[in-house]
Amino acid sequence: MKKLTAYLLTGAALSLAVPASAQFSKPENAIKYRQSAMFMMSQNFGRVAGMVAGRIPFDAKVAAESAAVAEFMAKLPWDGFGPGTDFGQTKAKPEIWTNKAKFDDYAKKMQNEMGKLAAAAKAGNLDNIKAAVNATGGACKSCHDDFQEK
Ligand code: ASC
Repeated sequence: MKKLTAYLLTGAALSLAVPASAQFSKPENAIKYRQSAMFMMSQNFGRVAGMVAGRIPFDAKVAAESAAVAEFMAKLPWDGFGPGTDFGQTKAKPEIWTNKAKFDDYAKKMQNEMGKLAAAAKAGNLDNIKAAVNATGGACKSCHDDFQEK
């Protein structure tokens, strides 16, 4: 019973956090949605990356909060890559739609690394945060190399 309650609560919490499959009234909105999520993620990830690079003074609380936001934002862009959203104001390469499995795999890897970054930032060890920033940045980059127009 306890298990079932936990399961249902988790399900409810997740469905509040991220729609199972976001719907968009027009393709432009899907594009804007995924770009907005990427932007919010990059602002928050970039803040933590700036701290480990010494460009921004290290503040453990800000790092933990920023990484937590980045982790959350990392869940969001993918619903915005639905069919018919491969045109217009976008640097998304057509390969996203022709090689979706590979794209989805990159997306999962990035979310996984971002989760580890959020955990490291919460724990507050700068060396561990740095390693996680590098792994996460690498995951961002490898996907952009394959699937984002220059
Ligand atoms: C960022 C950002 C990206 C990635 C990438 C990592 O902060 O906006 O696109 O990190 O530069 O290599």
